[in-house]
This record gives sequence, structure tokens and C-alpha cells, in this order.
Amino acid sequence: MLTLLTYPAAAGVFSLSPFCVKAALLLQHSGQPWQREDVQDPRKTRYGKLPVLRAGTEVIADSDTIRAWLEARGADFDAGLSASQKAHSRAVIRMAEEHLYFILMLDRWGDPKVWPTIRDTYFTAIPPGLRHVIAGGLRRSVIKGMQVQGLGRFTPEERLARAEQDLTALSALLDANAFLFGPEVTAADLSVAPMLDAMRSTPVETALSRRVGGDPTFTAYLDRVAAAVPLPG
Ligand SMILES: N[C@@H](CCC(=O)N[C@@H](CS)C(=O)NCC(=O)O)C(=O)O
Repeated sequence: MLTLLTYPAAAGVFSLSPFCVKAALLLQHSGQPWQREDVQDPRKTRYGKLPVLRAGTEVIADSDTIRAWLEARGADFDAGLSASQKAHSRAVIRMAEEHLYFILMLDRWGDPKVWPTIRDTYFTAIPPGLRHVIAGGLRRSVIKGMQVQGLGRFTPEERLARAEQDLTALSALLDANAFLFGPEVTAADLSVAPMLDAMRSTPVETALSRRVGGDPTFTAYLDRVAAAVPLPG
């Protein structure tokens, strides 16, 4: 049995981490039997992050490596796609994971009005007194990282405008098809849907959560992905 080490469920989603949700969807869609194991502290994992997959004595860290591991064992997440569609899919996945994800991070960790709820939702395992200190230190390092990455230098309005460009691109793909690359779920859906779902499920309403949660195309799309690849629990 494969075991997915993931952050716990919260705010009505499988995990607050879109990468943990992605890994769960990949596992579910692969048809391999798997179970979840909730982890609060990722520091001892290979990259100090979750998700991580445990397969007997093997430990596979990073959702993209988990995808490759499953593909090496027969899963075909892009069945039926042409080489050009696969290339396009890879670019869309990077857009979601390397751009929209950081906008989501700043929406959750950067806004002082949102942060207290995030802190008390993410770090329930730490007693309240200590929680302020530990979570506050993590928040400072996230904000510093976002300054280096660059998106942290934009105003919230500028970030929303950049998110809008990506959301418009995703909407255009969904105007043509039920899923991003056709009538069936493919790898891009398993990355993009968790990112959109995370954006709308930030436990405090923000301009971004309103934008995604209020979009009928995304709402119908997220329902379709949830129906096509139902996660346990
Ligand atoms: N590239 C990684 C990203 C995983 C990731 O960023 N995980 C975050 C949660 S969404 C994490 O565990 N962060 C902990 C930390 O950076 O300390 C993947 O695809 O798995």
C-alpha cells in the first residue's frame, strides 16, 4: 500500500496544500491503492516540504517526482494527447505551480488581515502562545522569499492583475473543453484544479478567493474534476 504524507484536511479541502491535493489526485487517478498519513512538520523530509510518497522502503519527495514515479509504473496521465498538447500542458502546469501558487501564498501569508486566520488554521498542533512565535518566524521567511522571488514586490492589486492573465488563459482552455486538454482529465487538470480550489478556499474571503469562487466556469470545472477523480473522505 502506498502512503501519501500530506498536510491535514482543513477548510473543506483534502489539504490546504494544493501540491498535497495534486499528489492525492495523481494517486487516485493512477488506480493504485493508497492511504493518507497526516504530517504537521515537514522539516525531516528530503526537501523540507510535503507531499512525500512512501512506497515500501522507497521515499519519493515532490509532487512532480511522484507523478514521474507513477508514470514509470504504468500510469499515463496524458493519454491521447499529442506531443504538442503535452508540451502545452507542461507550460500550463508550470504557470499554475510557479506563478499562481506564489500569488496564492501571498494572498494567504502576506495580508495582515488574512494571516491570523491562516496561522490558526495551519498551526493548530502548536499551542497558541508558542504558535505566534513559530508561525510568525515562518511568515517572515515566506515574505522574505517572496521578495527574492519578486511577486512580493508587487502591490496586491498588481498581483491580482497578473493572476487575471493566467485565469483568463485557463478560462479560454475551458471554453473549448470540459477539461483543460479535452474531454478527459489529464495531468494539467490534476495540477490546475487544486490551485484554483485552494484560491477559492482560503479561509478568509479575499479579492482572489472571490474572483475564483465567483467564476461559473471555474466552479463547474472544479465540480467536474471532483466527480471524475473523487478523493476519499
Ligand atoms: N515543488 C513541490 C512544492 C511543494 C510545496 O511547496 N509544499 C509546501 C506546501 S504547499 C510546503 O511543504 N512548504 C513547507 C516549507 O516550505 O517549509 C511539489 O511539487 O511537491
